[in-house]
Amino acid sequence: MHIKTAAIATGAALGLSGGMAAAAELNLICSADVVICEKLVTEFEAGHSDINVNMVRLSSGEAYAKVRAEGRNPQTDLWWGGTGDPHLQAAHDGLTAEYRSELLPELQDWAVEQAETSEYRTVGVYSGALGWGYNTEILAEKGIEGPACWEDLLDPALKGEIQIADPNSSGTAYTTLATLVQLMGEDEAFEFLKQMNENVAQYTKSGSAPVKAAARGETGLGIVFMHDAVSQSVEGFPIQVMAPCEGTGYEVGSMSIIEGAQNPDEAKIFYDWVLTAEAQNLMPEAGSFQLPSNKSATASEHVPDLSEVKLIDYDFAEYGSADRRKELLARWDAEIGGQAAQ
Ligand code: S7P
Repeated sequence: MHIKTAAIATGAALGLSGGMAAAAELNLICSADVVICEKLVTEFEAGHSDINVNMVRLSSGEAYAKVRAEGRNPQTDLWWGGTGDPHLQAAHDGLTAEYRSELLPELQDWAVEQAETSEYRTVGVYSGALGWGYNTEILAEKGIEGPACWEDLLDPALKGEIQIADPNSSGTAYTTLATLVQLMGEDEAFEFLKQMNENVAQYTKSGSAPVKAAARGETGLGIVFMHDAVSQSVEGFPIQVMAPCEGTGYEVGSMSIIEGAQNPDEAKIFYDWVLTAEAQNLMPEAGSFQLPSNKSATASEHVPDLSEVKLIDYDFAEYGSADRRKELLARWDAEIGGQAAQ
């Protein structure tokens, strides 16, 4: 980005401005980890020197709120990554544009189903299951056995040791809420969350923050996507990755072009590029261990094996619908967020 800016400035100083075309712009919201966000932008710009990418990293719920607030005057062109539910809600609200990429036949069925559910207003870019990571040293020091099941998270010995994000800002935490509702029933899930609240030290803004805090010894356990816990253990932190014994939900991380985008052509160029196996193979290099959506991309050895995880039949259409998402978040605010320990 700096090199292109410098080239334009030099050209102007030499009176060459008439011969130099200004770079096109692409305004991107990225809702995955900032390291992969920056890597994708750098690699894309390296191969597309005529497009400047302006990227902002936002959690999934925050990204949805931004896209919604921009409404009829969109400042964003493309939203890559983050959990699928808010992308589906945006599609339902008419905030995202229909696009059928030529790359669709190269994608896994679950990624194409996400496109079909939204009438091609979003598409799956990766997938991953929900679980948690705990700091083996902290729990051992406190004589706490590593929790293997959702029910274990209610153990009073874990008081003050759990972090999870706020589902209003975080797609990870919304996936947790929707997962528990589907596993237990809605009233039972809220009762569970009330009891677990006794052990929660902090509701963070970002979904992966809790396991980063556990890795650094600031807390005992973070409820996160398993791949975010794996990233910490691959970095060498004493993090044990767990898939809950009762079963768990998963995400179809998604991507959407914004309806009325100012740079739709550039958005489609990035969209098609980021669905290629070549682009998706960059993810492990950035410490991102989700399952890629392109069938020819190479899944890293560190990607959790989802065939070994007891996955629920997550209902993306229902839990990504605007009404259900609003209703669950309002109930969470009333019964959990308002009573939070912090
Ligand atoms: O870090 C990767 C990842 O877990 O982040 C996304 C997540 O939704 C973004 O964080 P928030 O929970 O704060 O929204 C996931 O889509 C992705 O796998």
